[in-house]
Amino acid sequence: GHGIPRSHPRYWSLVLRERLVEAWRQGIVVPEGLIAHGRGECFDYLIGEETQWFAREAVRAAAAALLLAEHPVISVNGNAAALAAEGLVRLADLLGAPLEVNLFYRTEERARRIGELLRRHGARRVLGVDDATARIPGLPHPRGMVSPEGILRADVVLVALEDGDRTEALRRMGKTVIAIDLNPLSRTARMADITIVDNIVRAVPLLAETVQELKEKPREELENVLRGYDNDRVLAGALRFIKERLEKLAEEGIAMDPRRQ
Ligand code: PTJ
Repeated sequence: GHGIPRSHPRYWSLVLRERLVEAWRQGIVVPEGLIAHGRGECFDYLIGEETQWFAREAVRAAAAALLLAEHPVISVNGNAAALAAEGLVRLADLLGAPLEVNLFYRTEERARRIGELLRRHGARRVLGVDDATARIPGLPHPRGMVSPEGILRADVVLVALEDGDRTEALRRMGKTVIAIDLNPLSRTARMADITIVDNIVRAVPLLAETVQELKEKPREELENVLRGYDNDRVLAGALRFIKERLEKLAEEGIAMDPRRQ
């Protein structure tokens, strides 16, 4: 165990850090992934460490897009595998979609380990481990290696904690990109078709639940959800939410006095 006392006021945040450090020890997460998580934590603080309306709206649109897709693919990197493997496998199952190990800092060894982790969580179809033979145009080797059966032919791709360049390259290939990214200012967040500004540990289970809920709905209803969705409004909503929350905190008084409990 990690030995973090449950009574610690930042318990969950410390548990996630420990999970990532452990995944780094196991060769699943890269050191850069630990830095990336720190950046995410900062934005999580700003949104109150809870799923807000702008994420719920994006999740609904994302579920509709994934259900309407002909070839949806769920892209998995080191951080996503460490933090959300179980939910990602469940999502893939509900959609009948493959998971694809797709790495920014690709090594064959790490791809294999992430593939094994996903299989241990019950994944049926894992691409991108020994079949990443195709290339995303414009991205250098090995950053752009993808499976011909997966991301290369996908019409809708779900990415999490993704690099902006790769999101842009996927858009240029005509794919619909759904991104999970806590930073509404990141290039990925601004480049994606649908941006879920939320922590991956909350977003993936909510997305799976929403896919299950919308699964039985007629196509027309899903198309309506997508048509009514505006990513610019959602990103602007996230920025405004942060601004208003900070203003409110500043007005109420942010300092804590332990003697007053
Ligand atoms: O495993 P690899 O080789 O594919 O590498 C993965 C990382 C994450 C290192 C790589 O994709 C990378 O460098 O990503 P970036 O460019 O740092 O982008 C990560 C984005 O995810 C940033 O905008 C963070 O704010 C955001 N983020 C970090 N932690 C979380 C998060 N978003 C949601 N949930 C988190 N827990």
